Amino acid sequence: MRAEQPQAVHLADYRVPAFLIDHVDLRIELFEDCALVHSRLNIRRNPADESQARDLVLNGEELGLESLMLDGRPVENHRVDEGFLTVPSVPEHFHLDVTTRIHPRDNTRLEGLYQSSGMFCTQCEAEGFRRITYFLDRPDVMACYRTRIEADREAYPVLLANGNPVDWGELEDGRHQVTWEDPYPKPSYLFAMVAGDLVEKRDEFVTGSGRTIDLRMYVEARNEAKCEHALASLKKAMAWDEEVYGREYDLDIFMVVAVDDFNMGAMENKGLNIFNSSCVLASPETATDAAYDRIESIVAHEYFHNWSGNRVTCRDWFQLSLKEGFTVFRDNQFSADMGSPTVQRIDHVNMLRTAQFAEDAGPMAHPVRPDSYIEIANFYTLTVYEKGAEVVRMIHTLLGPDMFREGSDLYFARHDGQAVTTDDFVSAMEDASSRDLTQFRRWYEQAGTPELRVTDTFDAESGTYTLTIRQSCPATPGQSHKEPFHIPVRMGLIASDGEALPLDAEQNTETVLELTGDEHSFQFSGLAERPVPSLLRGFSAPVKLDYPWTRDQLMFLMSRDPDGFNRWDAGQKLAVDVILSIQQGRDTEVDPRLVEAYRTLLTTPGLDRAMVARMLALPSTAWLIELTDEADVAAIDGARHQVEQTVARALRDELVQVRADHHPGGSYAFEPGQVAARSLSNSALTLLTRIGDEQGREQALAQFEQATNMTDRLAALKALVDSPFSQEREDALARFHADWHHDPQVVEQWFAVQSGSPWIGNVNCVTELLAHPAFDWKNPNKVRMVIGVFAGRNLTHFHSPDGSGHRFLGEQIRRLDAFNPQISAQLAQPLTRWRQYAPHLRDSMAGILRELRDLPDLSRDLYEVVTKSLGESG
Ligand code: B3K
Ligand code: ZN
Repeated sequence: MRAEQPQAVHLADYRVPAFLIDHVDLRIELFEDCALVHSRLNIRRNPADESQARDLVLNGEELGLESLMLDGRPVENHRVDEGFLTVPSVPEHFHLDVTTRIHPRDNTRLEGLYQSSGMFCTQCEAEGFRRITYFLDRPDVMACYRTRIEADREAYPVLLANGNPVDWGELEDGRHQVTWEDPYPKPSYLFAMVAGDLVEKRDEFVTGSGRTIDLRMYVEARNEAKCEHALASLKKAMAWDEEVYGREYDLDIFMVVAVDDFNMGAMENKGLNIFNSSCVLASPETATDAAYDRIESIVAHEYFHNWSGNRVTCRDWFQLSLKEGFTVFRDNQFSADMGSPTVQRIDHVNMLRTAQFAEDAGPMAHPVRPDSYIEIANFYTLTVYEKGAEVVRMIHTLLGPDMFREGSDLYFARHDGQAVTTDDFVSAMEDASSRDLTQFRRWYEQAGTPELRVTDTFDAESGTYTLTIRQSCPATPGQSHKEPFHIPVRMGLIASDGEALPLDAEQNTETVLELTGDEHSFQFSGLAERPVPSLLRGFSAPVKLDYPWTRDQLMFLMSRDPDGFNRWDAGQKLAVDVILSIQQGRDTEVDPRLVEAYRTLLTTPGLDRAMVARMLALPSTAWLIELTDEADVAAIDGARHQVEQTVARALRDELVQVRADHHPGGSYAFEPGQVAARSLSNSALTLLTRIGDEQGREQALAQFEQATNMTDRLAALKALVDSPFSQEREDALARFHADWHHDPQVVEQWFAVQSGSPWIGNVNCVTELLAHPAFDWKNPNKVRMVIGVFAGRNLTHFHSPDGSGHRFLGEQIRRLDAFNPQISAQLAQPLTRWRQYAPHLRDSMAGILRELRDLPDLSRDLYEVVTKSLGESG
């Protein structure tokens, strides 16, 4: 157990800062073994502060204080305590000159200034700036920055910071300097600098108002050929934000840097976005379609932050969803516009329902706007990001696109240059639309996934159909009682001949029902027969919906629902019902109707191939666990496996035909038609090899040999790995590594194919991967691809009944926590849902959590996750 217990921070305790910093002048001297940071802060008392504080208290962590001067005179009565520097009795307005010494080379937390593959880079969100220099490191202190970087010219020819370069030149001893100035006030978490030996790829974008923006991407020389897709995505995002939100870029330069060692995906620093290499670099030979897609949306996401996050930022970290929820919503809209909106929605909801719903149902559940935290790094969660985006989507649904745009215009106009709250966002939406969103605000305040129970009656005589919807929400930590939510339910009614029925006098065939009370009834009249309801179209609210559709009705909706999302969802519901009936012993055989539904999908000409691929994918083990109390993973897996084998054997000829009809030849392009064809054809290949089909084996081998792009090559590799063909598996894994060992991003995928494999990825296999020469404990991508993928995606082996998977994870978390607490806390996530599992798994998971809790030196990050998971801290 830790000697002292970290304290929680509460939203209710928010106070405006006692001081403001208007200007920051930084001079950063970089050396191999340390950096000297000279900062001049222009500070004044905050007129809005009522506390009349006399002392200036700055944040700072692990800094060596070299000198401290106030208005040019050395300060002698200051105090340095853990995490703070206090300067007593300061004047109304003054300059503070601070010099700190830091050690970027030894910075293994990857927060603040650190080294990655020989370059210097920063990560300041949320509280990393305090590891560079003493500062009021909170987002409501916004300042203009001037940053001069000095370093050895040969080792670090490229020196970057936020804003525009204003001065550069040679210094003594082979050193040089570049000075950058950012005219826009920003919080410290958006500060960034980079120094390295990097190549520059240039492009440009002409804005709607005719300004030419310099686009520059900086990468290591070996990655020079992997920049095109990111730059193309950036230009698309810039054009889209002008068209859809009327937002133009504001600086003259926009820079993107790729670094290998990064705790997350990317960071939206003003004018200088820093990316994890795996989220920005791509070439057809090294990156899959899924990676191309991810890069397009992450590049867009970080770019969109320039308005939703940077120009208008968060008042405090409880408001994180103000920028993240809104920006995820914006990047979702963008991705929908770039490809198929339905497919994009399916992929997104699939992830939300499995992972965010699990978070909302577990011991770490928190509102979109949390009330308290111990370590803010733990709150970059699916709830804040993805549920936060769903909340913004619901506002969009309730207001309609035009009013929503007026609301966002008002929000940006009203709050440009300010640090504000989620409440300010909702108020702008209300004021622009004249809609009252008072009750709607509960989505920000109450945790947990609401549940809708729907029942219906049909009065044949009057032709009246009545839908009754009851809402409830389970208790979550600290919130035992929930008030009803304001929930938009998009829906339609379908006649037995498949016709969409009119719902009102205007003959609309789709409507949005608004639920505000605990229970509502909605009547539809003039119907000749009892309709089949199609509910929650497009997943119009992040809720669980329960309606007793029969299997025949689900099959009917799979082919006849005009809403593509609901067609997919009907197929998922049918498959869930079939799998869980087998697992729970209600059925012994696979319902032949499921096979027939899939046969129809495979043989109906003209269907969207990307949709067919999604519809053919059985519900994941993770989703089945989420739907089950006391989940017995081996039993769920067994039932799922039985269904998969039955379906694939029955449809063997159709799957072979799909391969023949749809596999794209020719040169690779990341465009929706090709991506869809590859995804369908590779799904068919996977099913064929799973059943040990000889033709499938031959096709996988041929595709593995001949593929000209990574999507097909990796799909073939996976098909062979997750199959009974053990010799082919070994050969292909060895060959793939031999071909690609020089490319870290491809090696990461090679790791993940093994650690995520339900066939081979057991504890022995992942233990061997940890000992592989390419594995690097200090590189978060490698750690995620081996340990994270094993614990998060390979549920079969992670939940091995003997507890070996849980023990393995516990050991690795413990090791990582000593040098990178953000990563160790992230990796502990799979253990937090222990209550969801069958007793033997539950006990073993909780046992590991208790062992971690009892470590004498565990980090604050991990402390919060384990104690909250065990129900021991609030
Ligand atoms: N804002 C960053 C995330 C920072 C995470 C800090 N632990 C990336 C993003 O959401 O765009
Ligand atoms: Zn973001």
